[in-house]
Amino acid sequence: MTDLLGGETGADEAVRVDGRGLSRAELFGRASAVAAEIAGAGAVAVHATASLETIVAVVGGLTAGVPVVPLPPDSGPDERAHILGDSGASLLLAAEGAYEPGPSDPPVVPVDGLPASGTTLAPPPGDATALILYTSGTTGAPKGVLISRDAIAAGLDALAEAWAWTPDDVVAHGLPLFHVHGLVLGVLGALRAGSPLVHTGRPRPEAYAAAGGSLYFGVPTVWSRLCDDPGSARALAGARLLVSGSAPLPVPVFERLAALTGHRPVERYGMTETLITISARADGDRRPGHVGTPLTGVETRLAAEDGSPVPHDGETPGELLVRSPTLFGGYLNRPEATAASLTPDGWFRTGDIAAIGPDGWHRIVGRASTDLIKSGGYRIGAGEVENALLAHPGVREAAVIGTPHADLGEQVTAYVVADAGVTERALIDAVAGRLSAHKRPRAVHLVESLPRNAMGKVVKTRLG
Ligand code: MCA
Ligand code: AMP
Repeated sequence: MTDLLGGETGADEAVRVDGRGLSRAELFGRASAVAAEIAGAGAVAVHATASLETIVAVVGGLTAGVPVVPLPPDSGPDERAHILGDSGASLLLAAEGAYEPGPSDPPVVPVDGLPASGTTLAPPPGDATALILYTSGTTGAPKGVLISRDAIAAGLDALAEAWAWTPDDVVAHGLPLFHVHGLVLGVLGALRAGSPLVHTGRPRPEAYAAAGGSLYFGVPTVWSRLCDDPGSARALAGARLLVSGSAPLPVPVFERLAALTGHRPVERYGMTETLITISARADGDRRPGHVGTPLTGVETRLAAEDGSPVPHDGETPGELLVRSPTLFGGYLNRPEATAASLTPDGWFRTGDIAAIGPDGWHRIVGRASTDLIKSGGYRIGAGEVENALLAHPGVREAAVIGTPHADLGEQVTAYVVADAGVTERALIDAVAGRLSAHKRPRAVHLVESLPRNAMGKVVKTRLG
């Protein structure tokens, strides 16, 4: 355990979530009780609310060497059934009384009040799967991304070096604890670096202002909302580093944030499958519209559609390929999808279109597919939302795209051919009944037909 998250003793507060705190000794004590309870399981799910119990449960899984499957707490019944079934999680960890189990859910283990464990478990090997994070693809249900302990350690150490992240920092954020950003960087990163964590519950501007952090994390929507509350934004002037990621930070937000706080934000880029690979550095330049240079140990290159190399001239766009010790171990149960995501020589195809300057600075200019949407920093697959819409008995055809949204970056917008009498509200509610809140369409356009090409395929670029 010590290999991944550092020492297990210490009386000072190590983590605080929404006003409740635990010292390192308390956290690891409670986590070892969880570990004793779940040791030997093939995988455990965690009802991943923003809470101390989620942190205890995840650290418990890591201590036991049991892969942890964070379950988004607002996931709809379809998503939940898919994640639990596909991952094969045999237990579900949750705060006492926080999870209402369904008839086919695995047994629920409350993480509170477990008896202290006297046993010490051997540290799992570095190539063992630490986390299985479910993330949307362009089609179908989310895929389970296998993330090893070694990948997490490599990724966090590279970030610590780039950001001069030390135990003197206080990490502050209010991001969800079921994705790389909030969980791997925001919790495991703080524990590995030895810096206390203040999780604000939700990432509201006034909560960021009150957190007293030195190293703040946020998605662009969080930073944009902070700038709309200048009093709260100014309170971050005393911080050391403001870091933005998970989606493009609009240049005007970069500039407003710099003017209000005196900090030019550090942007960084990554994916669930690669962890964070590119970043601006604490001791270096910060350029609006750019995500920085590769972290130590990471290689990047650009490829044209036919796979041929694209020059790194700062202008010519190509698909960004990444080779790195932080890469995932594949998609669970999906060897074809795993094979398709990698070149024969082991470069991961990000699906993002980028330009790389001669000085190594990277600019993300778009995505190869219109079928992945980023809304509020959440990755949403058009196909999953389309399937939820098509499950409504009155829907005949559906096409989902991302359209620009001032606050969220992109919003989910649906075009639907439906029977008479089917309303926009009914369709939004139908998606809400199956999937997480952020996957609901913000707008549904009821249309007579969808634009199709000669092959009968919907031409999404002609929507909107
Ligand atoms: C939403 N609402 C709706 C609809 N959609 N109401 C009606 N119809 C709809 N279609 C409601 C919501 O339920 C909510 O209601 C209210 O509108 C506001 O929702 P929203 O605008 O979405 O904002 P929010 O709930 O305040 O959330 C914004 C957020 C959130 C906090 C920025 O999107 C967020 O936490 N994003 C972070 C995602 C993230 O961590 N991504 C990392 C993955 P009510 O207020 O009543 O609830 S990326 C990653 O891990 C990589 C590796 C990386 O690079 O970091
Ligand atoms: P996820 O797997 O949810 O982390 O989503 C990964 C995707 O988020 C990437 O493929 C990018 O499209 C996008 N992304 C992450 N960070 C940035 C960033 N700093 N700038 C632009 N896009 C980003």
